[in-house]
Amino acid sequence: VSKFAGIYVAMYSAYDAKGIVDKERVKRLARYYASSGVKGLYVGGSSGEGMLQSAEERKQVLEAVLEEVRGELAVIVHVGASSTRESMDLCIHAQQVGADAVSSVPSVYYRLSEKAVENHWQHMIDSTNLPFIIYNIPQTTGFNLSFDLCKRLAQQEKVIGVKMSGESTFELEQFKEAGGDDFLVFNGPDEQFLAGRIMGADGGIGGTYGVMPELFCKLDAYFREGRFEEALQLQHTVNRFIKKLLGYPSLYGACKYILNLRGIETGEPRLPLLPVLPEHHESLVQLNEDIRAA
Ligand code: NAY
Repeated sequence: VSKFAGIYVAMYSAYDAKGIVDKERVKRLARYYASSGVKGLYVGGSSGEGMLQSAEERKQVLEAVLEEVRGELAVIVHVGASSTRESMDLCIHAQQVGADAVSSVPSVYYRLSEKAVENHWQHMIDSTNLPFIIYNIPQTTGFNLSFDLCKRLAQQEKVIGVKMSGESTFELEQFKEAGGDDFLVFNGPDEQFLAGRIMGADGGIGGTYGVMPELFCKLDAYFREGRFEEALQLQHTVNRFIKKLLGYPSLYGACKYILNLRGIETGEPRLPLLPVLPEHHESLVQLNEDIRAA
């Protein structure tokens, strides 16, 4: 299980100028990360806009990623969808094409009981032999994973961890406690990566890692080496960048624009996520330079 610990870029999707999934662009983006030192990629999550794509498009993105970096990077694919049936279909596809693990948020829109969410996840878990990582992001789904449910699910060998995107590091610690020693917890909020690691996270999955993968790898290395003062200084630096990124019409639009500046074309985020406007370009050029100089 610990072979999954580490730093994962929550990868953006890449589209062409018309907003259609562009497999060649997806491959170039995956290749860019393969040389950055990260452990792996988290495909089709929040940053990856899986929830804004058809099942067919999600499959295309995953296939492109795996064609490029299978065996080089660990690939976790988010398969969350409104219907259990669609998520199971994405799980089966993930296994067929060679993903390393699957992960899912609860079904959204309907206010589901804990029992319904558990059943939803269980169908996905049972549909393949792949490891499963729970994705807990209560601020977007409205569903807060309970410690009891976490504990129950973690008793199954296939359920190897939780991606904790809630902001409480106390809860993060409690998920680790509920899951036991072999159970992985991934830090979700990039702004408190170091805090999450200190409280027991085994790694992190983050969207802003996508524009500064080397900085997060370095931050993780400082933590592992016990160089906490340097780690804290680097987290402060990273957070100055994240704060700026959060000031644009959409975080994903800003990150994708920065990638475009580096020659990694990814197109605009998909509506309803807003793109950046021409008036933002100059400050993003500056931010890109600042990140590269850090
Ligand atoms: C995903 O699925 O894309 C993620 O794991 C990304 C987690 C991100 N949270 C959201 C809601 O997008 O990386 C964070 C986030 O972008 C970052 O902390 C900035 O706030």
